[in-house]
Amino acid sequence: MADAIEAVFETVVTTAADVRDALAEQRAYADAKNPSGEQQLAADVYADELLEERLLAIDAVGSYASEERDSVIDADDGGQYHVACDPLDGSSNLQSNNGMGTIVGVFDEPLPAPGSALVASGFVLYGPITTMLVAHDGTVTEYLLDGDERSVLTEDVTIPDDPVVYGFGGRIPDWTDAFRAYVDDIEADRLKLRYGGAMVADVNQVVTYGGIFGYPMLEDRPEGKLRLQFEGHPIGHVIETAGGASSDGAQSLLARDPSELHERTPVFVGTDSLVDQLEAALS
Ligand code: FDP
Ligand code: ZN
Repeated sequence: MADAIEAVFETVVTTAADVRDALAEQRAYADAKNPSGEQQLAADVYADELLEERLLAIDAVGSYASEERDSVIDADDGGQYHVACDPLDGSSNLQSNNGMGTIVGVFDEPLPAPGSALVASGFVLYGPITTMLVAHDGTVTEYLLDGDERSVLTEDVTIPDDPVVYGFGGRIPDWTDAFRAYVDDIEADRLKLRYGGAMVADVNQVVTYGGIFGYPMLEDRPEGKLRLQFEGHPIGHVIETAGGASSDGAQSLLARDPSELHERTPVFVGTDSLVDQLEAALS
């Protein structure tokens, strides 16, 4: 891995250890909302502040942006990479003690940046164990994190061709008719429903077993819920690098260029054939 990218993910590893240690004490709501109007937990704010401070301290990092703050924070002395983070994805799962994650996208253009400017991406999954997937240079590596240490679990991670699981967000009555018809079709193909309500945890099931995860367009919310720059882009990049596909319903998420930092988009990622089938069903 190039030194600068290595430094970014080394920082993510040490920060993940601190975030994990602090979770038990940080389940309370902070007295604030994020730029998308969602209530922040103390843990969201803590993870965001650690990542901001530590990532901006890396010479090659020129700016930091996250789901938890309005605008991009520039480093004092420039740097060629721009990092977009979802510091604690799925943090509403902290209440019920279910999976959560940290999502990271490294771009070589200032934010908001198009998906084509991604040079590396990754996510940490805080599950029964802590793991991290990193996509860089055309390959995805899975690590086991143990405190500040990491060891390789799997080189060249690829999404299984034979899909097993699916999980989609949003209330079923709010789904569009075309999307509901697609879900009926894939259920008829004997896929199993697995949905936990944290994107990283749900996506990691798709990486492990094959299948599709999505947060679709809703009748009264055609843009869906997830954020393109902080969630759609990095996760789409991990999945496409692992041989899968990503889509906003019509095109690859990596083909999208956000016009504003917190732009939302429908997100679908997973086994190639299921994403193709989805785009055909929605067209
Ligand atoms: P959360 O609001 O808990 O941070 O980031 C948004 C997100 O979680 C995703 O992780 C998750 O996939 C989605 O929202 C879950 O939304 P629903 O509660 O509507 O299913
Ligand atoms: Zn998120």
